[in-house]
Amino acid sequence: MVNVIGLGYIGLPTALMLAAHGVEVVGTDYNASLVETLCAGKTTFQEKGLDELFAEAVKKGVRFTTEYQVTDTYIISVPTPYDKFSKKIDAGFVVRAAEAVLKVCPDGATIVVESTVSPGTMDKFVRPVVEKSGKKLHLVHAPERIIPGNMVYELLHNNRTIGADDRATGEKIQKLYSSFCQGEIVVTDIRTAEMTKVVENTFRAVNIAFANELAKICRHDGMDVYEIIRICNMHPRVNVLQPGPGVGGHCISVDPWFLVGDYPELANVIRESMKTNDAMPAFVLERIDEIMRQNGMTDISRVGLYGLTYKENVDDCRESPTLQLLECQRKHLAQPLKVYDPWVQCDLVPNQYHDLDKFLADVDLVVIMVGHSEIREQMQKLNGKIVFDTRNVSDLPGVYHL
Ligand code: SAJ
Repeated sequence: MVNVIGLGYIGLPTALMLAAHGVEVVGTDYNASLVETLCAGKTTFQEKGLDELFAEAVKKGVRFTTEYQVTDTYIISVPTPYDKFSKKIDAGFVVRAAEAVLKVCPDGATIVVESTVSPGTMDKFVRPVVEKSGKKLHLVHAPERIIPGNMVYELLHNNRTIGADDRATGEKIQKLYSSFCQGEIVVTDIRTAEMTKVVENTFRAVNIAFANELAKICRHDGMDVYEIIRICNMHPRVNVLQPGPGVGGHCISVDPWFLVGDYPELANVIRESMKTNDAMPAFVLERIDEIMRQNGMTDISRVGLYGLTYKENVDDCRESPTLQLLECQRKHLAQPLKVYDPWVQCDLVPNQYHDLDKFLADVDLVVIMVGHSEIREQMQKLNGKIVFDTRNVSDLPGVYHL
């Protein structure tokens, strides 16, 4: 039996996928209300294909509890934030999950950590806890790689990395994941697995920062950044990503800081890239100001932000560019802008709307912060509005860009 610890964005789909493929699974989370929701047959976030996967896993007997199980295999999937000052990883959640497992697990069990960790974290924070317990256990790092918005497909098809101390343990866990994973599963050592995951997300962060910097350069001299990137990407060895209003989510906006925190003298390109991405919400605010002036607008209460989530067609708002922008406004004691997002049902910020038409009726300038399918499919509703499209999703004439 596999005990999956942490039933959030990664742990839940992983537990369900294993169970749907015939593995006996118990999911454990210390959040009792989350467990209650799952036990009542409901998923806890929206994700393409998740409800169907949930139904299949329940049929196969997956269980959810707040109790840690006595078994031979544990998968830990808990958050790894970074300390805002030192920029170093905060391994507290992983360590506490490991300590909880250690209280119940038998000798010889394997603890797999899926949470993204900076190179050396397993040795520095997790191994000492295991050694202190006196139990003989196997440690594995098997970083998740699935992208929110396409998690179920990617769980099935992505290649994976397993980092283990010895080949036999690596192959045992490789076999477990191959119960559902159709991609290649590479077995390597723990530190290599730790580093590859952080490098993958850092690569993306640096590439997005490059696109964001290009957007600013092009804005400065009236060039069309999207057309320039489109043409550049026709080169066989060039693949520039897209500029945007900032970088959010719990991965790309977090993980690269681990390298800056651990290697402050060496991680220069990475640090500057993160700063570039973090400066985008303020740049969007400057553009809003500029566009208002160009249109003779003076009333900030007639400006609305479309989108609160960190990217399109997900309900996750963690570190979202819109939240970053509102925070930036708050620091300047400005009146918070109106906001609407079809994916966010709860009231998260002031001046939040839950109805697109009501939102549009109350604003003259619409800033597209997220390119949800909803707005792509109803772009004509923005006819007659001043539109500032930070995601390049609108085909309306006269739209403003970054
Ligand atoms: N973004 C841009 N321009 C782009 C692409 C993305 O501005 O061209 C923005 C998005 O709008 C969003 C942020 O970047 O705010 C991050 O979104 P994302 O889609 O790039 O990535 P995540 O954070 O949803 O998922 C990433 C993925 N990593 C890589 O693609 C290397 C995923 O595979 C990882 O599993 C995930 O991080 C994770 O959990 O680490």
